[in-house]
Formats: sequence, structure tokens, C-alpha cells
Amino acid sequence: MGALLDQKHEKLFSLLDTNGDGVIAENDFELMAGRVLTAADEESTEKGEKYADEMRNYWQALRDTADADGDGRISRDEFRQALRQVSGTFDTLVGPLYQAGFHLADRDDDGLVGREDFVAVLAAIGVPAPEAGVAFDRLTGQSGQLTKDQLMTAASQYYCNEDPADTASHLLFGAL
Ligand SMILES: [Ca+2]
Ligand SMILES: [Ca+2]
Repeated sequence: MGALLDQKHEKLFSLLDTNGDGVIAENDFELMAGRVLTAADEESTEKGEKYADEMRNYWQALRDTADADGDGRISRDEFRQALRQVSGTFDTLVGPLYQAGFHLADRDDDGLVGREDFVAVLAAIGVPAPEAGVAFDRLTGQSGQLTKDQLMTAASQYYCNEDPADTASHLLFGAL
């Protein structure tokens, strides 16, 4: 397990520990989902419900795979262990959440997400807005619009790619 992957997983842990108490639990997911839905102004819409559902699924999958001692809380160590397994099953475990997040940010449903909407959602999960802007620019290059494929590729690589040259995906959740 390389240092880069550890850094990325550490970043994910920090973001998912939404209330910052040092463990990931169901209340962190509820808190984060609420913030994202508020930021996207999709609190009581079909898209919003889909996202909230996928957040619950993500939490359940994480608890099932990572909560080794069964106390309903995921420690740093448990999280690190679990992510080593997730890399092989990204599409089924974590992919649907990113898809739902993309649709949430795609306000006009044209299959593209603009910079402002991307930054708003990333800021809601705890990424500093300037860093989210940099991530967007790296991912989209000249086009200024993010496609779902671009996001899914970057998200998948975030979990398992150890190639330091792939800076676009490494910065997905802000500076490491
Ligand atoms: Ca927590
Ligand atoms: Ca759009």
C-alpha cells in the first residue's frame, strides 16, 4: 500500500467524519447528506431522495465491510483496512453514490456539470471551495464542463490508483 493511497484514504476519512469526532458513524452520513441537499437545494426532490438513499447504502456497505468490532463506528484503522478491499468492487459499492451526486450537481439535467455547481457540492462535503475549483479545472481541462464519465473515472481512481502522475484524480477532494 503506497503512501499516496494512504494520503487519499486519510483525506476521505476526514471528510466522512463529518462531525470530526474521530470515527465514522451513521450520524456523519446524515449530517453530510443534509448539507449536500441543502447546498444543491434538492431537499425534497426525487434527485435529493436518490442521493440520500445512496448515502445510506454507502454507510451500510461501509459498516458491513469495515466495522470489524461491530460497534457501529468505523475507526481510522478499520476504514483503511476496508478501502483496500473496496478498490476491486468500486462500481457496485461506491459508484452509485457518485452517480447520484453527479445528477444532483447537474441542475439542468443536460449531462454536464458546471464549475459553480461542482464547487457547491464539494464545499458541502467539506472540501475548501478554492481546492474544489482547482480539482474541477484539472478534471475538465479546457471544456469547463464535467461529464459523468470524467467524474466516475476520477472517483474510481481516487480509491485505488497509486500512479503519482495522475494528479487530476488525486486532487478530486482537494489538496493532499
Ligand atoms: Ca464522526
Ligand atoms: Ca448541467
